[in-house]
Amino acid sequence: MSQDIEQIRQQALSELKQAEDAESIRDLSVRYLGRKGRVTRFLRNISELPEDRRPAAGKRANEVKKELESAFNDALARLSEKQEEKGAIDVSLPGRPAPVGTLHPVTRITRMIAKIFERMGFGIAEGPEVETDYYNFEALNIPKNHPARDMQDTFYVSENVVLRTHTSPIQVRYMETHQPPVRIIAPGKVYRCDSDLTHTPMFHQVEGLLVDEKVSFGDLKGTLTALVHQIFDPQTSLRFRPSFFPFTEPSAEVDIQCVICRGAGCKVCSDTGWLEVLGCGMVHPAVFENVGYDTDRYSGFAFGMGVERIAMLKYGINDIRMFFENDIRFLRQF
Ligand code: 2NL
Repeated sequence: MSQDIEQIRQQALSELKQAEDAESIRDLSVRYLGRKGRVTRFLRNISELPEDRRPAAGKRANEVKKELESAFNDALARLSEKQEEKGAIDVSLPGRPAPVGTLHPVTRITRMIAKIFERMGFGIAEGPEVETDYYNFEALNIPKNHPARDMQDTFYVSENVVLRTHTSPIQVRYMETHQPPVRIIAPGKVYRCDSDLTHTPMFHQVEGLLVDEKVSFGDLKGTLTALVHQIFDPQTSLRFRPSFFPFTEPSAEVDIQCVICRGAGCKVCSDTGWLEVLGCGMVHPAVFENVGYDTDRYSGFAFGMGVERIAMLKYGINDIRMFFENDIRFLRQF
């Protein structure tokens, strides 16, 4: 029987020489090394040999098994190398799965906000990221000496050209070309000279604008309450706190009940129980005059929010820089 293992080996090796493709090599491997293969069966039947021949036969059969394993593997590797050289593809191999991507959290929140406003009848407007001083500041009633216009706060391309610091210029351009009623949101990238734990030089904003006859601050409150209740929890309390923007009068900042501690006070809300999420107000008449709207007939509200900030609160992220590191382990979680 130990004669047999040498015969099996010889046969396997000579059959391997004849094998011309991957399939016949794999077939050989099954016939010799598979569960019912000849080498496997030989090993299994060693107990039937006379006792004194068992150790040597077992040792030899295991050697042959290893030798054939590497012979088959080498032959397969050589074959695929040869095929690759020829540019051939082994269609019997399983395909390499392509890594599947996910939407960036900033994209997800932007789309979520857009959907909520779409259902309330708002359209989406877009515009250039490189803007003139006129559209970014002047038309919005931001005076020449305002700190936002400082080189320290704004990226200047030239004396009269800037990277937009908010998406408001989109709305100014829209009003120039459309008569009321206006109902739009303006999502997009904005740029400010600022960089720390909560600020990046580029971030995303969604602003909104509604202009019609008899638009009131009550309409603004109702609209933003609907927004917050759909993004967060429908039970969330809102607080409109008086504030100032050159382009709205009156102006307000919107706080929501802390989404982490529900108002009890924690690190995220600095023990106040409230989180600032939005700025808003009634459009300043000077802005309407700049676009040629009749201020006796029309009134409107506007608001603006930072998308990263909303995403951080919604997903519990504490460092804004995570959004821009492109770490796949972070991005896969959304
Ligand atoms: C904030 C504040 C705000 C606006 C943006 C606006 C646009 C036009 C006219 C009047 Cl065309 N106002 N936008 C109004 C109030 C606040 O954003 O904190 N943003 C992150």
